[in-house]
Amino acid sequence: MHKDVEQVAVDAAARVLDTNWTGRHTVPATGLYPHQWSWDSAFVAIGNRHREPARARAELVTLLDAQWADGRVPQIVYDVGRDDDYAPGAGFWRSETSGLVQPPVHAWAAWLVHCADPAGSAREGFFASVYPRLVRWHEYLHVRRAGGVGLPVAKHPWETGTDNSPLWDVALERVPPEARTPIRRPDLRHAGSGERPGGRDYRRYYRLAEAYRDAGCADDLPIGFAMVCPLFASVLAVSELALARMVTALSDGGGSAPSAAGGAHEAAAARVIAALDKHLWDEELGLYVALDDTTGERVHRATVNGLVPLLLATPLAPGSAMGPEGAVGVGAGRAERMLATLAGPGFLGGGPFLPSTSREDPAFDPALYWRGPAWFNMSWLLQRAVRARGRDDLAARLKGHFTVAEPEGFPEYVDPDTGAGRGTRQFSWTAALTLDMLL
Ligand code: 9YW
Repeated sequence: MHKDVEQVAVDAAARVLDTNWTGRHTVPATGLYPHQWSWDSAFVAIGNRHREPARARAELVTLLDAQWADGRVPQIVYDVGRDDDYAPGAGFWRSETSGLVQPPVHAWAAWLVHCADPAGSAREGFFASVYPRLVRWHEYLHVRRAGGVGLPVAKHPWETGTDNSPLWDVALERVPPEARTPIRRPDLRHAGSGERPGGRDYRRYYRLAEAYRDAGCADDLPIGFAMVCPLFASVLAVSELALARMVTALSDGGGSAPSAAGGAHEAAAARVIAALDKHLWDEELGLYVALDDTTGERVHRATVNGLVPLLLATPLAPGSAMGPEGAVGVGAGRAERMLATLAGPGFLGGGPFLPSTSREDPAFDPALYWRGPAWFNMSWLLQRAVRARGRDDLAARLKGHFTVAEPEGFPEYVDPDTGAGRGTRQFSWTAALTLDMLL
């Protein structure tokens, strides 16, 4: 991108984030998503750290203020009364937050936010405030959500952040497509029906959410859906490594984090990576897949989720200023296979943008949400991973995806063949990650 074109994109992205800022947090998009979403806020903070570091810190602190007593960080914190154009709302959960969770990118985000403004972070006591809460969040996942193979399970497709990915199809088939709650679809006022999950999916989503809510959101009662996701596990490992770095920063600053804690976080990351390597690798597809914790079976489907463990491949340049990812890693052979899969016909070799589902998967649909469209958070995650591996060619391709963000109005996702915007527009994480790419 030319410098002046970049500046136009940076200014426009900043305007999106300013518009979507409520004073305490950033909504993913006015209209479609009028509350605070968990992993959206982490991505937003990663972008805002370059221009509004205090706001980036506030974003994460606001989210952690909604943490439950059991340690979970909720999927949605409802801004009750501000706008109810989203369903299911606080009334459904009988709570000011959803009882579900989302992928744990928060500790990683907190680390990156700190690095952009260490002085401001120290002045505000940012780590002292967030570290203990992030530790309890991870403990919740490691203990209360522990599945059979030692990796945390998602109890609902919404928890994976990739709602209608084909990874969940078989498990969802077992869920009756009938819910007691009348289903409202205000989302269809903001995006085409061919770009959002269908009615049958939604009836199952509600059915599962009702079952979980009615069980008091307790995790010892099976509700019929428990999936281990390679994306979820990978970002948890990166976030554990971020906690290890926080411990060092806290003790350097005279803080009171227990000195053994750093090693414990590294050990937790290593355990997650070992379990991922042992149970989720699919040799034929050349990437990691999901595992159905209720049957013990792996789901033989190729999606972008299965390439995210590339983040855990040891970087070629040790000690690079990348961040905590890659400090301990998946096997080198697997990293090379994943790079080949990423460059191959199912993903970047088959068209200009990185699809959410492989172009070679039978469910591939270039318009339908997580079944094909390219999402900017996935391009961002993989851009970091391939950069650390020294694959500047692939990094340039992935960075190139951000050139369509501003012209397309910062869409939620794009057609992976044409780059045409899909879903809602002025979407916060698209704007935030464009900033992170360009600044
Ligand atoms: C929903 C807010 C969320 C994202 C998810 C994405 C979608 C559907 O929107 O979820 O109704 O919550 O799948 O990753 O956090 O942007």
